[in-house]
Amino acid sequence: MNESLDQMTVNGGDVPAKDTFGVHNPATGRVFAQAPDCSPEQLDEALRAASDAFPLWREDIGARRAALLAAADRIEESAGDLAPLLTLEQGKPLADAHFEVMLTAMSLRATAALDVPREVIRDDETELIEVLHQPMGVVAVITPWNFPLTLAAVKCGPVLLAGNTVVLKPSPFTPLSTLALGVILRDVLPPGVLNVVSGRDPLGARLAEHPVPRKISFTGSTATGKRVAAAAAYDLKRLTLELGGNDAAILLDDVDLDAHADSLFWAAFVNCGQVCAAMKRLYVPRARYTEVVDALADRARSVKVGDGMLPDVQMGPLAIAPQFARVQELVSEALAGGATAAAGGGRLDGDGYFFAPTILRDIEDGARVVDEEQFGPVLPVIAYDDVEEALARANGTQYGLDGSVWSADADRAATLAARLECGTSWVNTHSMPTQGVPMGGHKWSGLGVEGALAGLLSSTETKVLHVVRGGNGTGIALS
Ligand code: TXE
Repeated sequence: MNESLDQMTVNGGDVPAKDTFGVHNPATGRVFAQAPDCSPEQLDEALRAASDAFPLWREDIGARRAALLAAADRIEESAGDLAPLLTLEQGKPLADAHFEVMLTAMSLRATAALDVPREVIRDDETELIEVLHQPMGVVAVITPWNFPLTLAAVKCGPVLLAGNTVVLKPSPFTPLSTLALGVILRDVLPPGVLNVVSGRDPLGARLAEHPVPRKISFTGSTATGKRVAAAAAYDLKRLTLELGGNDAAILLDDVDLDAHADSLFWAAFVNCGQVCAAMKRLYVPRARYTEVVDALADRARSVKVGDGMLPDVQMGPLAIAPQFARVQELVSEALAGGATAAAGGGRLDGDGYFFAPTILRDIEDGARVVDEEQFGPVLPVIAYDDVEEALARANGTQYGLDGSVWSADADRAATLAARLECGTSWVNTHSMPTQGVPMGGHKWSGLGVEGALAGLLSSTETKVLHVVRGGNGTGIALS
């Protein structure tokens, strides 16, 4: 690879940065690289390139599918460049960064296996009525800092397969791996099809408000998602919003803890808890409370936390300073309010954003660390007496991303899981990445779905082609 990986990609090439901004390594808290700060004119240029590339790109789904498969191969081949960049800017252990690169390629391959369906409602001697799913044009894709590469693929893959072109903007906290993605895909995607720009906010707002994109595909906080929706309302841009969550898990009284304790723990702590679909509250029958807390606390204490570039590290730092501050605040407030840290409870020594994996006990709904999305290595464990009461508490939130129920009797658990008010309900697992399945949030956790056919169709406009054969149409319009 001769090209520099830290450049913006517009129309298949570099656009020289007029200004740059610092990118922090969360393991040290210090700036380790500079990223280009996209100017308003450069954003216009990127959107123009995407518009210009659209007419040809929309023509041939076979070529698009082949390009996505080639992109998946290229990403895998570039894992040695992408994974360390991801660890340096995001903090996750290098092995997890490699896994994210592989998931990124897998996501593109799963998308490439989809097809835009041809739906014929009537085809006889009098009429042809066909439902077409046509691309929209330029789509703005805005991603957060927890899974910069995988989310870029999850969002851009279906948008591109459907025949749209993209301007992709990563979080200003983690721009480098996404910039690198744009560079390595330059020779497998035609110029202008995937443009990548980086910059400090208000670049995100500028992109969301720009008149060119016909759709915004956004993953991030609920608060920012609402701002994006307001920006989209002005010219009725289409929207897919994948927002925050406060996933509840309910253990039933017969749960096999030996079988599930590791899965329960990592469902909350994977990626240092910075997963929209992580388990964020755990409801446990009072009779099993101490046993469950002890099992989780044992695991929390044994996790090796450190700089993700070092071997054997299982959990890195939090990815960004504001999130580190927020987690400290939520945990301190809970401890001051009477909760107990069965493990962890505070920051770890050093300059980086390291926080000890924390299990909180003697805590109830009403504490902010239970009611709000903590998005960090913290799990509040809440005792319940009656399973209907646990279900009501799990559902008593504006969030509705995912939830889970755990039991030795999977059918019993499934009956309860179906009553969780959320986009995905799991039984005996949580936050399991699965290709080819639609994913979306209820309530304030999102709008629309990503993945599978439903996700692909959300990047299209539905259109009816109605042909009257033989000249006997009535010509009466109904609206
Ligand atoms: O997200 P933001 P932040 C949650 C998590 C976290 C909180 C804040 O709880 O504590 O969000 O994280 C761009 N118009 N999640 O502040 O602000 C911004 O540049 C358009 C859940 O990083 O939502 C970035 O690219 N775009 C989540 C992206 O939005 C705007 C993952 C996300 O930033 C914009 C991450 C605007 N007005 C955090 N303002 C999940 N669902 O997985 C900012 N952006």
